[in-house]
Amino acid sequence: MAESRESGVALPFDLAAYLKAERDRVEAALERALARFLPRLPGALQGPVRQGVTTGGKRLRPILCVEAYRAVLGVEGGRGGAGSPSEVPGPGGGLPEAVHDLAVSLELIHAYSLMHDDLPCMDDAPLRRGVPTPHMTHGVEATLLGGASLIPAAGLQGWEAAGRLGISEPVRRELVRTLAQAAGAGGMVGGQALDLEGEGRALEHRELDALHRAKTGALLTAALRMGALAAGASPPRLEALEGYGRAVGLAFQVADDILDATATAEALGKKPSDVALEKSTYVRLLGAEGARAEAGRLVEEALGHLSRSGTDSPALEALARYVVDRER
Ligand code: GRG
Repeated sequence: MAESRESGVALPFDLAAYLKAERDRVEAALERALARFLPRLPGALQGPVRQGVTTGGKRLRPILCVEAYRAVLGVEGGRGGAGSPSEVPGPGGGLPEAVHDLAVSLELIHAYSLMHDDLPCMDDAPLRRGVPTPHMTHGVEATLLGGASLIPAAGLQGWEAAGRLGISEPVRRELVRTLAQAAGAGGMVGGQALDLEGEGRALEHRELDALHRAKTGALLTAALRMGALAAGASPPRLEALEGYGRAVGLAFQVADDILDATATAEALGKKPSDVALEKSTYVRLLGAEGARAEAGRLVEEALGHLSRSGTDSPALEALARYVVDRER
């Protein structure tokens, strides 16, 4: 079990309290981002963007980014404030607020991807997170354009937040490059294209892994890389934390397939869709038990990378387990 340390004493890590505190910080950072960004948008696009960005969600990508930052700061010192445990109260949890501002650049990309993914021309989903999707409330055109406006907004958000953290120009560029690469053809969008291509066809394990490493895994891995880069991680530590991100990213998708096959629409906050869309899934490929075993194997792989990173992060340890134990 993950433990946190205080005065040399090991205490059990309270994941629920941690997630609540970090989600509140992420949501405050999203509000700061919207306060800067929304006034520049035409009025008709403001509604779908606000809805897409603020309507719930686990906030996993920014939380992983912040935690990678904390983990690296804890062992390497470095820029942006003293390393401190995630339990520290206050707006940044012991970190400058700009760390969360940087991290929410990932959530802006994630929000746009869900807005577009739910459109009638894609998954045609009327519900997500238990509420109507932005196009149901604000229409398809405003949601399409509002979602597209979040892509450049995310790049600017990351660039400006990294500037406020005093990060050097080469590292700032690398942060934005990491985000753009994960969101683009070699990452999320490319993975989505593979997903569409694969509908109605039984993909092999290797093809399914490649699809999800791109579609879901790339942005989750970028979260780890961005947090670690911003805190000044050494190359081996950066590489190990990215390895953690890759394993957690795939574990996340295996768990997603298990939830789609086994959870109720009420618990999921949306209609399960894999069977209707004839999607290849880990459950179809390995069976529910086989998929659970695969998720467990990937969590162990992630924990191996974490230990190799030389950081002492009860939160990253607990998050790896949470990714497969979650109920939505
Ligand atoms: C341009 C029309 C058009 C479409 C592009 C980019 C794109 C559509 C889709 C990206 C694919 C995608 C939606 C990937 C994410 C898949 C996924 C696992 C989403 C759920 O993530 P969670 O569980 O969501 O983290 P919450 O609700 O917690 O934020």
